[in-house]
Amino acid sequence: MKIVYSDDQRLHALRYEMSGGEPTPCFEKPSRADMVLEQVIKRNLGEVLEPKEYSIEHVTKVHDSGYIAFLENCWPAWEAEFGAANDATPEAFPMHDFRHKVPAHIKGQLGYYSFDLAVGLSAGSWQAIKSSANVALSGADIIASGERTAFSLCRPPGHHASAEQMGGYCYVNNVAVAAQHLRDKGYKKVAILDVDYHHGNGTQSIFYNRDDVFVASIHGDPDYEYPYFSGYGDETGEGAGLGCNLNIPLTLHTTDWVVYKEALQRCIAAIKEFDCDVLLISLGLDTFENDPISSFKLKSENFTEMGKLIESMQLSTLFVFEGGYAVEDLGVNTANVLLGFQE
Ligand code: SP5
Ligand code: ZN
Repeated sequence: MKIVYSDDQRLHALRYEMSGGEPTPCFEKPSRADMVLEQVIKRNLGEVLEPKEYSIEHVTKVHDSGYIAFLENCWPAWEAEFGAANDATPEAFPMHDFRHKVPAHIKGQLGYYSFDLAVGLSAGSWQAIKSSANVALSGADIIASGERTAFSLCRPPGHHASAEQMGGYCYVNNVAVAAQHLRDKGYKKVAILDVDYHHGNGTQSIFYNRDDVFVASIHGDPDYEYPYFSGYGDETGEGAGLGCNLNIPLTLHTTDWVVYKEALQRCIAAIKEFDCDVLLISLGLDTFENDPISSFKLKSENFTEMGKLIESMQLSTLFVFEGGYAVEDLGVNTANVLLGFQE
């Protein structure tokens, strides 16, 4: 399969995130993608291509244009006032009853447009964010050109980003941008299957009212796990989108492949029922047993079986890289899914 990757994505490199009450070196770091790239090359997965450039309108089809302008302008505004010693980081968040007014000051905007403390911006962030979206869009175009499958090695990840909020290491929702692009290319029904350990709240939110994009996600129970405020089983879509969202929250610590596989089979059945023209996978590998921020118990060999199960749907399939923080094993686990699909 063809793989899309850009080195520009390395330009997003933050210093710290708040974890357990402590500033902690970021889990989401450039070496993650390096490890994956190394393994896909080593295991001869396929040709690695540079992304094409796409206009920003491809992104603002699923994101608020004020939010995207903020992402572009944030670092210059921050640096002008505070210098480059620290990452631009939010400090205050909207009250539950706030009026939807975007503040003028960059610190106000950082809070308005975010929902956690793990999404700063640094000098190269915007270029990397744009590049990550281009990697996803290029993958979508490979599928549109007739290939059965492709892998968009995106970084930073995207599935937590909603139409106008960054969070969970995510800024632009790469898989949503790619899904919308495939809709615009004439695919009438698109399904997204999110296998990242965390609920893909941004993807859910973007397509919640729509019946042309089905979203299924398997993740740690949000009552006890990030992102906490989204991902419950009774969130099934709204309006025209009612019935087009499927959440399968699973118990922390005890979820192994036996449990996970059953959830995956439920998603597969629902996607078959939806009868889509193309499938996108939000490919997070943080369900791995040694992931430093997660609690499922999947083993490296289980990822091969995951790939095989995804393949059994017999659909054109774009894999879009999301989370996964056990950097040593991340490349092997990612390649296992892709080779499991391919073999
Ligand atoms: C794309 C993605 O996987 N985003 C995940 C965002 C998770 N944010 C919460 C991280 C909490 C880290 N603290 C855990 C400490 C365990 N020692
Ligand atoms: Zn995750």
